[in-house]
Amino acid sequence: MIRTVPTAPIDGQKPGTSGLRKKTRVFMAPGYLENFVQSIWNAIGGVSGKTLVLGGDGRFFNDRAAQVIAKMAAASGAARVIVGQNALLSTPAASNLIRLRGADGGIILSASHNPGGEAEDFGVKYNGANGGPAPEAITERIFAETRALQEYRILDIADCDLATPGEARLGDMVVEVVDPVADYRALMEKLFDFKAIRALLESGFQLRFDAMHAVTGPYARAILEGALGAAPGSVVNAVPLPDFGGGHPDPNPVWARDLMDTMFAADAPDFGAASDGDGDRNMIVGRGVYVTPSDSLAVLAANAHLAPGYTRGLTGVARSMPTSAAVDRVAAARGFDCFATPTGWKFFGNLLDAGRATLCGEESAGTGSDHVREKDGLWAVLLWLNILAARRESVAGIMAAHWAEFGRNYYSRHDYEALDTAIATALMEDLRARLPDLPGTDAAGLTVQSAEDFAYTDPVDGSVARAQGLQIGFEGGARLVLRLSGTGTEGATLRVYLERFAPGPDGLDDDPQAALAPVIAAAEALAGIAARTGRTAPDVIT
Ligand code: VG1
Ligand code: CO
Repeated sequence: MIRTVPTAPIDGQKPGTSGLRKKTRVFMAPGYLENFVQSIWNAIGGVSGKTLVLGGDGRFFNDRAAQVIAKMAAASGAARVIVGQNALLSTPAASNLIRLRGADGGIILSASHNPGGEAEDFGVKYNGANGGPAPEAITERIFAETRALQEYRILDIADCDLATPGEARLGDMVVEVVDPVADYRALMEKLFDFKAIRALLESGFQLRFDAMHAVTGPYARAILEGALGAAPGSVVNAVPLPDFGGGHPDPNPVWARDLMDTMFAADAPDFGAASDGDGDRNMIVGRGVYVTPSDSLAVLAANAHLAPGYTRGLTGVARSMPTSAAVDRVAAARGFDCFATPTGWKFFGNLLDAGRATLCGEESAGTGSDHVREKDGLWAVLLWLNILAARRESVAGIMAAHWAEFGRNYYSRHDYEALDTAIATALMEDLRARLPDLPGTDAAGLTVQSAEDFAYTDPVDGSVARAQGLQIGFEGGARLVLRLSGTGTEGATLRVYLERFAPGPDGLDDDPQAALAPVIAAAEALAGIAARTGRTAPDVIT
């Protein structure tokens, strides 16, 4: 029985860097989720006769939201919804399912690295038929629909059983419940040399994977412990919880403190890794060495050919603009293209679809390839393991050799969270207005060479994205980027990205914060962060 419910536009349903993210209670308010989902259907020309993939990271409200979305898909005439068992799917697994099954698109329920729970964050994201996040043109159409919406449609029917694999009906629509792990594991088996990794693990190599009580747990258990034979217990915090055990499921040295402590202890395992709420991010740590995501991307680009899925080499690589230029040096040396895109995986889709980039990455711990259209945490871990199995060197050894060959891009990101939105916006606007006057001037001892408000023209479809971050280059090659986060749910978060290149052979082993001190001072001189925000130190340093 289809019910058409009159509604009115709800303010602020504007998708950000990665879907719509709000406090969970906001999403739970009457009509909030329904309005947004109906706006997605309207923006994509309806879902009549279509097949959609549906799943999420298991956070609080995931199960309820999945029922609502399935009933709304059925009410609008969808033919089939493919759902991960218990409405669970990691973001990369959802992307894979869309592609594998030739679905028209999918809905991913996640606020990714944001904390979960009734008092924390929830999110909804639409991905298209290529398996990737909707491009800007579509997210803008969705937003426009939210501002004009007058009604939504939903089926008045009992909940469907999402716990039992198999097919059932919801009205005229088929609901197909699938094992969330099986197809993803099969894809990984095609890309990587499981035999070699298994042999490495059997040789006494120890690993620890921290799933942070988020969605990757079942995937990591099945693949690392199951298929590859890592010792039972190698995967920790493996059971997804609605509140992620009260933590931030954000794999960085701050929020994955336990793993860092383990990896820097005397009896540390050989390799450590973690992933985020929805399984698309990764953190890589060797014994006594943390690998920055930017460096990880560069190492993977330089060594991917060691894995069966990439023996033909890379056609190109792409990184988000704030990500360090470490991968650019690999691309230049190996002779493949390198693109710099705005922040957010949606900007990689066209390059991947067109075959112009094989590997992509972001400084925020996202790395992926053309195997799906999302970043992929476990994929990055497996590629690292494949490389370690092929080279039989330590992570520290691989890093030292990499820097010796390509030089080292010291890199760090300083986040100032939950700032007053007006103050943060004014800080950015004032600096933006001064950009044309900056070249040639001094900033705490560094001379500004270039200053731009980053705009990106997509090389495939020519679409233009403006105001994607303020980028300031200094003489000698250091770089500073400032932008406001598009994933937060409270006030504004200012991200300050800092980079300095050391060509070597000396000065490759400095402490990153010390190596970056001149750039940090220049950021303060140019933007007046402490004076304007009253914050004397960042909330999070990665
Ligand atoms: C952040 C990261 C960005 C990433 C995005 C989504 O965005 O900086 O690199 O693509 O999160 O990742 P922002 O706008 O807050 O800087 V996830 O794993 O949270 O979907
Ligand atoms: Co994520």
